[in-house]
Amino acid sequence: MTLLFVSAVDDAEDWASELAALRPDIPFRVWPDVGDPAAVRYALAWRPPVDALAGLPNLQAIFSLGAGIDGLADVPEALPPGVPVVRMVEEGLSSGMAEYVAWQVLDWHRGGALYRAQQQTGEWRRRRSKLASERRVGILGLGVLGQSAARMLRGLGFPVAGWSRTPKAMDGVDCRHGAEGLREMVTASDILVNLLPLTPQTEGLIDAGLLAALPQGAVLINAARGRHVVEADLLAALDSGHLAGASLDVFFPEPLAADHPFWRHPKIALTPHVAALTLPRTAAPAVVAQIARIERGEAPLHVVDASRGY
Ligand code: NDP
Ligand code: OXD
Repeated sequence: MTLLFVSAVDDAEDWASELAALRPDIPFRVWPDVGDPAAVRYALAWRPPVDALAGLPNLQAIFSLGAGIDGLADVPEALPPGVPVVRMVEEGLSSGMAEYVAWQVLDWHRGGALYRAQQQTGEWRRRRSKLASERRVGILGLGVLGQSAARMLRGLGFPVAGWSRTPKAMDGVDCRHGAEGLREMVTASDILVNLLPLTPQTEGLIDAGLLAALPQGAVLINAARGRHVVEADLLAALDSGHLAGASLDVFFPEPLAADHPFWRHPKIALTPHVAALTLPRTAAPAVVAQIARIERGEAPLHVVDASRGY
């Protein structure tokens, strides 16, 4: 029984040692060193080359190295039919995302960009700040990461609303769904956080219409995928003064081109796709738990539903 690691961007050595500490009985191989193809039961993958997962007759699950599955969905021809694709759900990602969202929300809420600019010019100017209870935050996507961020923001005292595809209930969170729910939430969000998966339905969702529906002076935080945002519409909303700012962690394509206007835009806070990283130390136990389920004859959790696209 072998686990095959296929990723050009994740740290194979770290994964090998974390998994070996938990399951020394499962040999770890790094593609293209497959060994006996019939022995490969599990793959841990991100953007696999098209032929990497082919010809593995006993493959039982493909574990995505990311919470998003576009690293696999973007290469459908690499996915053997009938083998479940499992999303990464683990404590490090959930905590990391909640921290990133809280960091960005608090920074905009307390005028971080304004004070950094004042420091540059030596200006001593005290500005009035709202209380957290007066700043409404809306979250697009109330899944694993959206809920984690919502809990953190509630703990900080922000009124939080969330939007999902299907109806949801969450203590202390105003849960909305559907087209009407989206409009209602967006018009009442001083800060809008995007934590949706990338699907045909969500691609380009954050466009001129949605941005115009935000209150004057609102802020966008995008930690999901670059393709959710229509870039020209975002730049127009920032430049017209309708939006006060944006925190962007994700782009399309990545890395962001050196001459892209986002880099030097005065109203944009940019990070290089680091909102939440899959860390082998916290993620290996989650993978091992999924393997244990399969070994017990149970279906793994968080299997991607191809018809929904996430
Ligand atoms: P989940 O699958 O747990 O949650 C997705 C949420 O989005 C669900 O609430 C779902 O609704 C909702 N949703 C999906 N499609 C629609 C739609 N058409 N309309 C309304 N709501 C919709 O995903 P995660 O929370 O684990 O991850 C979210 C995304 O975060 C990932 O896909 C990835 O792109 C991004 N990410 C970014 C990282 C970074 O470092 N920047 C790190 C990790 C992830 P419902 O509940 O009804 O199904
Ligand atoms: C992920 C990501 O999807 O890092 O996990 O973006």
